[in-house]
Amino acid sequence: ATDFGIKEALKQLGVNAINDGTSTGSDNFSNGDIIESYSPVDGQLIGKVRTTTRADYDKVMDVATKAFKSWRDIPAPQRGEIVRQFGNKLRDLKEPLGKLVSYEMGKSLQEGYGEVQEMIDICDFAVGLSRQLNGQTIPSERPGHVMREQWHPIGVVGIISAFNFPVAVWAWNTALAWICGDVCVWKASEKAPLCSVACQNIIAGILKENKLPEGISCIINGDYKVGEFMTTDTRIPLVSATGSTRMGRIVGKTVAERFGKSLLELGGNNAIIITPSADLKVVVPGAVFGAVGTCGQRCTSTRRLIIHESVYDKVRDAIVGAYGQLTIGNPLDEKNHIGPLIDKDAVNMYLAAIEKAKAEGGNVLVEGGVLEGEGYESGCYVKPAIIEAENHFEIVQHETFAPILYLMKYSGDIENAIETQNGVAQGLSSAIMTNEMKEAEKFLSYAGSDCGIANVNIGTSGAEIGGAFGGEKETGGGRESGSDAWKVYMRRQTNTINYSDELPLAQGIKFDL
Ligand code: UN1
Repeated sequence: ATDFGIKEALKQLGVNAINDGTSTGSDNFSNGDIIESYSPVDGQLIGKVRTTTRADYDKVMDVATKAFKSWRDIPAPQRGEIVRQFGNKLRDLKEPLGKLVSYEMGKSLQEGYGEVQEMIDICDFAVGLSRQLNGQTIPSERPGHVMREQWHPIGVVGIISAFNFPVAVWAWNTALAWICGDVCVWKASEKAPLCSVACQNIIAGILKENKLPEGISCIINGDYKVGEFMTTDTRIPLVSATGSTRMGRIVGKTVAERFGKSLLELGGNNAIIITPSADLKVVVPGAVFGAVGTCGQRCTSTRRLIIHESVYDKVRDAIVGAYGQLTIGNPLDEKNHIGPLIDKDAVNMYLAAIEKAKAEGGNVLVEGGVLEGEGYESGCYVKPAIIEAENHFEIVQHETFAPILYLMKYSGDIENAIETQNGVAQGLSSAIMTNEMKEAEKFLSYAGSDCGIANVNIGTSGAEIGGAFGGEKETGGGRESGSDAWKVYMRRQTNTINYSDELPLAQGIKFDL
């Protein structure tokens, strides 16, 4: 059996049999328990990572805090130069890193490369931004006065990321945080720890070449307890966390308790509305990729299709037909569309969700199930399922990180579909398929989709880095990546400067001495 070049990739990335999951740039050390990383692709042990103890963490924080003081002294465009070098290194290593993502996480190789491409793109974006951390000047109401706004680095940024985008989500955060003058401490998912080791090796090399202090980029590894070191730590003014709503509720509360800021990127329950004028050529690939891409494990994965009754049968048949074309298997083999779920727990959640949907009255159109036999030895490969369901079903209201697509009908006007689309607790991504301008604009209006992302004639997943990424309600409200998302990594300071010889007070207050 071919290993698809995995051994070679690991070598190129400096990922070994046993790795330190605690690193402050050039200094790797950790003294905690060992996490074993098994590939969901073939069930093989890829490597081991030693986790971060409390004492290790304190050492990381000392080094990071010190690094912040010198990093913020470096002019922003020069910080951009470091990020430019990092982006170039990622170009060189796109193939091995994309392979590791695919092998450790299970997404298709194309999507693994796509993830590294997102890292490269956000680096380019950050390089340009490093000359545009602009504040405003504001007219003062007083003569001989001027006001302005400045953006200053915020400090040590804590990053908690999920298994499903094991490298890109970190890069969205760090590339921006670094040019803003912050340093980062990253706790990756314990389900994909080797990806974080590989990324840290890459940036550590760049920092060393540039004789920059270690500590600009740090990683820590372990489960939620290691995350808790950061959420309770007043030395970390901002915690950016991506993952489940359950996790975000705890992180948000803990960080708020100490008046820290959090950027939360949590669950979605994303729907596509399919109207009578929708073009099937666009609908089918959009909906199918959205539902089964990354084996349904994107926070932007399409969970629900809300289809107008007049085109329901036609759309249903086309989607069901397309599911028949899907090939499931080793994601490193580019013939396959769909790889495995992340682990057996995920498989069990997938199976339980299907049972629950049936028990609530769902009608299974495409039967799910776990695949067995040659090539499926890891036990993590499942068949994507389609179920006719109703929006109010408890299971439909819940985000299941698996390829289960719920179909539902709407009748009458677009308002009815929008109400169903918004009728869930989450608010990440949404889409409408229509050729009617009025429907599209209604969907995008204040009375339309309540999500952070609302698309027309494309699916719910696969957002570009140039826009702000995130959503409302239980999705947590944070925005990462493009647009002005950089501002959250900085602290805002308002300045009023008096260049006159008098001291007039604001609001016309008289205070004569
Ligand atoms: C995630 O699933 O956590 O829009 C992020 C997308 C990707 C990012 C998903 N660019 O699907």
